[in-house]
Amino acid sequence: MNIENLAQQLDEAALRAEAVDQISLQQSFGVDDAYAIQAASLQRRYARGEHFIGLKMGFTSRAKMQQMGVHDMIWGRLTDAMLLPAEGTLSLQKHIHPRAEPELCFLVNQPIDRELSAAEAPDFVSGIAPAIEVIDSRYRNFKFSLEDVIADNCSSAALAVGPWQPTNTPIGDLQMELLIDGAVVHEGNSSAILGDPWKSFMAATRLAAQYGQPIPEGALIMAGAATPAVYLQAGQSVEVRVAQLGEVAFAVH
Ligand code: OOG
Ligand code: MG
Repeated sequence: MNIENLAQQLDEAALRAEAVDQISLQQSFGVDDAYAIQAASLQRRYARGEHFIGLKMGFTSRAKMQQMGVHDMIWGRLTDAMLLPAEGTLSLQKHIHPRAEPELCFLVNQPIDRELSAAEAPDFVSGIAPAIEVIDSRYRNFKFSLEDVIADNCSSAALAVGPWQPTNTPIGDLQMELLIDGAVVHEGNSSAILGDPWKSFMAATRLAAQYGQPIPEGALIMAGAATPAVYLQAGQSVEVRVAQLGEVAFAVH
């Protein structure tokens, strides 16, 4: 199979903001090949000057697995080009059919190259923030298999990160709301994320080590959505509110 060619198709679909057919329809491939395609597509971004800034976990909540019809945890890579500034704007022109979802984000304070235990994980984190992830599948109709979505960098498109709160803030049972134009469209609880978002952080350390992706100091780890995602439209304001942690928002243009 031609990893480079499939990576190029997905990279160009993202660059042009044009949907493509699921690549699994061209040829079938497994999860490890899917991660190899993801890595190759990220190499193309790095070659254009983008920088790795962290990892995102996906399908860490039942709500998301049910919405997308898949059943396994996945992880993708984040780059600086995806990071929205505070109170920033998301340009619809750069995306195909973006959706937003409420998340939590961890800030890594020292390099990680192995799976961390629950006891040691907090020592590697300097803060936890409310966050919004924008996902934008490069596949037509946002339809994909597990292998397709992994190859497509787990639909990563953009993220907004709110104020950092102390690492010892309890995050196992926090109300999380996604608002569009000030109205709540989805609400959930942080416990939807693997029972405890710290488990998602630890899974990220395990999977990154397994696939040879170092996690540098300063990396962001997105824990995965607590609710289903919503499609975005021009003119909207998008906000996530997390009890105890605060708010984060952006506008859609
Ligand atoms: C895949 C990405 C899933 C999450 O938070 O669960 C994800 C998708 O739904 O397109 O980001
Ligand atoms: Mg997500």
